[in-house]
Amino acid sequence: MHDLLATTPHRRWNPLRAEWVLVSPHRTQRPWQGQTESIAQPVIAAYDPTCYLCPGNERAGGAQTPQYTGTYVFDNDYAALKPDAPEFSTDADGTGLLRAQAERGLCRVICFSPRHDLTLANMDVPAVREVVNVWAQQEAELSALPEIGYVQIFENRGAMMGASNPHPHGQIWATEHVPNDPATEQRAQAAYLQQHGEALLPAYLRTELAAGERIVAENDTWVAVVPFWAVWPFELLLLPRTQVARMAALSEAQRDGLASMLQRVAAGYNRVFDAPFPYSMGFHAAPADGEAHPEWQLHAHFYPPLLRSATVRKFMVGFELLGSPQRDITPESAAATLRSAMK
Ligand code: H2U
Ligand code: ZN
Repeated sequence: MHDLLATTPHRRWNPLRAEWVLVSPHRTQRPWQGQTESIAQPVIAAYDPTCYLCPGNERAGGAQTPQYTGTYVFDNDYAALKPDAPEFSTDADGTGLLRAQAERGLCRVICFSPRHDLTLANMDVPAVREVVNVWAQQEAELSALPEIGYVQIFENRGAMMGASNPHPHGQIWATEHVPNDPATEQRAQAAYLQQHGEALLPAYLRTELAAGERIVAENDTWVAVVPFWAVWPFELLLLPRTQVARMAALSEAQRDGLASMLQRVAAGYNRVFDAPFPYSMGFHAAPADGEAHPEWQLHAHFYPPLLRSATVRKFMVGFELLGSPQRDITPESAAATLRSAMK
């Protein structure tokens, strides 16, 4: 790696989004006078009679959560999208400046476990494997619907990331159109394949495995790396070793490896500040258009907000909001911290 990448302000290229991130490594020396203490953790019960996701309880909308024993999927009672929204599009005065169009879709909630007190970090690997299977099955089912063009699987973990409830759960939003982020990645991956004759992320993984310094965890089928262009301090990218476009196409071995990697990463995160580590994570798969998409590599992004302690987060404000994303600690030093936290 170039010497100056560890010491001098520079920008790094994100080939997956075709945009730059500003890195200011010299700023990690600046004095810190903010809060740094970790927070006391409340004891969480295995069953919470007031939790709408615990087995047998009534949900906020009046529906009943059944006595499930493994995973449980239901249509979001407050869905942001509806499958039967009327079709329309408008360009109010023909200038293209006031465009809108209908967006059909479905939102589902997935309970990962009946146990209120568990998380991906302390569920056992076979139970996480079951979550992987449900994701793959949901992706296949929703992709087959004619009104669906993309299936976005994600988890918000921790109140800091807006999770409404500690009960282990994730969401799926299936939309008619490909949302902005996967659409950006689609364009970048297609352009890379066209230019280089191979897919972007498999080539990137090869480069990272050779370099080694940003690799955080590996198993037979998956690798976790702090991307060279990471924006969030402890951001991770999970990549399969073998190219696969969608979750439903994952082999049995890749599902095993993913379950084990997810559990390991989530548990490792909790060791960084010796406190529950909030994040938003999600999978980017190829669009649900029935095409093969040789440019796509399925991957998971983990976007955790914490910077210095369990209470000090990175804010995306000021220059980040108005100019471009910026980070102080380098991806290489974040990777070293994470590597020592992973077992
Ligand atoms: P988050 O914790 O990531 O916000 O996900 C919880 C989702 O669960 C949220 O989208 C839904 C909310 O609409 N929900 C129900 O569908 N039923 C309920 O009884 C409460 C919450
Ligand atoms: Zn619960």
